[in-house]
Amino acid sequence: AQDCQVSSVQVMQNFDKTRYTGIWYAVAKKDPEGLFLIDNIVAEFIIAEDGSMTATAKGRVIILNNWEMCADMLATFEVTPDPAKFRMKYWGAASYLQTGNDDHWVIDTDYDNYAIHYSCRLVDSDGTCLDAYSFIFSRHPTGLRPEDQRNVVQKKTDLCLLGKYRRVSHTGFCNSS
Ligand code: DAO
Repeated sequence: AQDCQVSSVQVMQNFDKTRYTGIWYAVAKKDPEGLFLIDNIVAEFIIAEDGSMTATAKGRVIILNNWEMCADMLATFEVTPDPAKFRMKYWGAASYLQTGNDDHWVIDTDYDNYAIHYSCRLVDSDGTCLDAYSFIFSRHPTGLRPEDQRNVVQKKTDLCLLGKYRRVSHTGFCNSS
């Protein structure tokens, strides 16, 4: 999996979206081109009665060059033949926020502590990713447990993204909105 080919990225085996529901705090992020969510990123995954997955997410953003705000985002997930690979449509509660349609792959999770997300927006002609973003999620706003860190470093390496992440801070910026 370290040939950096998007087509050989290993995702979570037998992904169980029901166990994935609930709140996840982004503790690290590899940004795409044209960064959107900066910090205070919290996502909540929900499974509807018909089994479909949706999410709400908040995060601090800067729009129109220097207007700082908390973005309220919504997402729906379309299933694919691989249960850990989704297509995610997303949009903002306000019309001036970003909209998009991205891959949303769950690379690894233990459901109770950590999850590793990956999305490649643009595959190069050689099969590597030209524009990827990735969230490291934790069930704990304080960060990853020490025992999960080794595994997360291994997965970052497999994704060819080691060293490209930054920490995502949680200061309470989006708590009241
Ligand atoms: O922040 O630069 C970026 C790209 C992320 C865009 C998608 C955000 C909205 C949906 C998030 C749902 C769960 C991860």
